[in-house]
Amino acid sequence: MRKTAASRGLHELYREDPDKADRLLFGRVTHPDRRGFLKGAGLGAMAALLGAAIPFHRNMPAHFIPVALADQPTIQGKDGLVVLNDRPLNAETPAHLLDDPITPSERHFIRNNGIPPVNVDASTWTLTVDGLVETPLTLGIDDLKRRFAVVTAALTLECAGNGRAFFDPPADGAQWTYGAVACSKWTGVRLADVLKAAGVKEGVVYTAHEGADTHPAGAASGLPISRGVPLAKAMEPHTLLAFAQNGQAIHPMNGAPLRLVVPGWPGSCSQKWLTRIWLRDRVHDGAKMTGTAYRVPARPLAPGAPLDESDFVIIGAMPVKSLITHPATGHSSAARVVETRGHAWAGERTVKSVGLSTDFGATWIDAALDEPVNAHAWQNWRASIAFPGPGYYEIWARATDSEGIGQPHAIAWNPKGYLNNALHRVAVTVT
Ligand SMILES: Nc1nc2c(c(=O)[nH]1)N[C@H]1C(S)=C(S)[C@@H](COP(=O)(O)O)O[C@H]1N2
Ligand SMILES: [Mo]
Repeated sequence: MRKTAASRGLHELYREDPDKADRLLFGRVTHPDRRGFLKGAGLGAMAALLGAAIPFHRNMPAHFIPVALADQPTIQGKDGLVVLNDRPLNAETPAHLLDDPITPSERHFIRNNGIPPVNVDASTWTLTVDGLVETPLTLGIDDLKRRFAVVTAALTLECAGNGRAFFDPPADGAQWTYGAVACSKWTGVRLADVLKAAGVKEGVVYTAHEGADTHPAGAASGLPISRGVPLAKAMEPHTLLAFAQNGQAIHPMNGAPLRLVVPGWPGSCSQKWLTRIWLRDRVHDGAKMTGTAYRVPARPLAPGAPLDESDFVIIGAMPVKSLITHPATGHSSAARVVETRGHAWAGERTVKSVGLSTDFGATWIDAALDEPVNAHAWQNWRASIAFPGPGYYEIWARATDSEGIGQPHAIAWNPKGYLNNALHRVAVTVT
């Protein structure tokens, strides 16, 4: 049973005022650790939302949200995203909903490490640029627009943990399948122009990024995430301070009113709700820069083998990858010819070819592959696939980058489940 409107109501109510939600549903305020019982008007309300009576309602604990309602809470301004975690909110987009050449904001995934700021006001927002600069700057969004060239580019953003769900043994963290990737059109100014205006001092090696979100465990725990990039990456013309997404205000969960977009590198480098960039004379050591966070073993590591964190390296450019966005997996039809399409991207490289196989990799055909619309945009591809007759098939896609590096069939295990660029498979039944 799907009930988006009702579930939104319930979730919003719990988020905004848990006591009121409890009073409504359980008839009194309950402590989360204690069990409360659904009764009276609350029981009636819950049953109405579910569209059925609840014979075992006496066993339902306080704050209990039936899975029928909790399955897919609706996120305002998002369409069809699958929620992986509620707090912090993490939501991915099913592959077949990423079919557009440019990802609409409603379909851009959400990866939050903390609690986003609320009541954000773009007109009073400021960005501080300091650290090892000649002139520290404090800039409003209008200052950015007035003082620097405004550029728009389609830029691929992928979470380094995309594909984590397929690690075996499992890796801790949000269990992304395929949908923590997107390519929206971002409008903003070049970070390089802003850093040049501040004057980069001798000896700068790294940026450090700060945002306005707060730690899930409270402000005393520091920033939820503060990443940085080597100065050279920051100075690339494609690294943007973005204030618009697809020609409109950035979606609140995607970092409004100001965010970094550092294409080709782990999404974590693209700080959302950006308030400060400081320049440092050493590799940044902020939250999620050290240990095993966004770092991978320098050498292959057997699952469960002891970790030597000094032997880990920071993830830089993301590897080559492709996605089949049509047909959706599970496609079933009598048609022998299936129009197949998707995207491919390759970190800081371009994609040279996309191969498709329907016989479990024995033979491959080349898809028609578009050039990127601009540097760092994913590339769209398509092919008509003819199946020999009825039966179960899989379509496999495998991209190869401009250096001849292709996607693997299976990825090397790493403790945090990063960089899974194994080829994408979808199931197709010809009836
Ligand atoms: N301030 C802030 N910026 C952030 C994050 C965050 O939790 N807080 N998450 C990062 C991670 S891990 C990713 S993958 C991208 C995701 O961007 P999106 O949520 O707009 O898709 O934002 C990055 N920027
Ligand atoms: Mo991420």
